[in-house]
Amino acid sequence: MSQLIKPARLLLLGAPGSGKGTQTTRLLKQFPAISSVSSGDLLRKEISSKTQLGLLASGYIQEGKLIPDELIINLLTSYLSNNKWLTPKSTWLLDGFPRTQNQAKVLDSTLDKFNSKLNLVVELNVPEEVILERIENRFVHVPSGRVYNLQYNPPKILGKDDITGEPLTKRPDDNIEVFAKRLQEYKVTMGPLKDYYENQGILKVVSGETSDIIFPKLKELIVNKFD
Ligand code: G5P
Ligand code: MG
Repeated sequence: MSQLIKPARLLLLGAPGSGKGTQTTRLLKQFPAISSVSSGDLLRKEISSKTQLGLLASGYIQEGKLIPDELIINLLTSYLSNNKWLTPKSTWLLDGFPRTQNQAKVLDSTLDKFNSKLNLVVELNVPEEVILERIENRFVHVPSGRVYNLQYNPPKILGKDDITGEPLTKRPDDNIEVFAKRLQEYKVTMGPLKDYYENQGILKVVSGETSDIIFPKLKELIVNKFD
């Protein structure tokens, strides 16, 4: 476990299955002061609770399309505000939001109002051929967002969450057809988003075929910047 001296406000970018959720879990263990939120996890909870937003979002997700900016921006900015993350000293990590340049601009203007700023954006760069197999073997625990992979990090009991013992499920968007669409969406939206953060001088890229290779590089970036 390590402590960070400066407030860290991080964003993890990466293709579907690149390991954003996996790296988030590891970072939280290493740096307990960091709080995290995944936009995909929030949406899956809305779907499981059958809210109006969940019903709307589920159609987009099942087709591998992005949720309209306005809906996701409202969901995430409410989350930041409700959890009191909109302060200059808070330390947090975003997984999967912002995902378009427009979302990034709106987030920046929200943070500006609170004298806060995103200060490190890291892209996880994993070869495409490696991630398809991961997705097909993924199981999730929706209430917590915990992710498993039958080879890489299998649950202790097949089909059950390690902590709660509740059932694990497959994501409806984890199949070859939808995955191809999600990857395509990623390729279209990532260029402008990365340009935006590159212009701010806060974008870094870490590459590797496995999460074990990527994690030490990610940790080093964080320690160098915030310790
Ligand atoms: P999500 O939920 O944000 P994606 O597509 O961005 O979904 P995803 O699929 O959740 O990303 P990840 O978090 O990057 O992938 O990857 P992960 O879950 O950690 O790892 C994938 C699998 O690989 C796991 O089973 C893990 O155990 C395993 N694994 C990890 N490392 C290794 C390794 O080294 N080796 C092996 N063998 N396995 C490994 O978004 C879902 C949808 O929500 C909407 C969109 O419709 C989106 O498609 N959405 C938004 N729409 C608009 N704007 C936004 N901001 C939105 N955010 C979400
Ligand atoms: Mg994820």
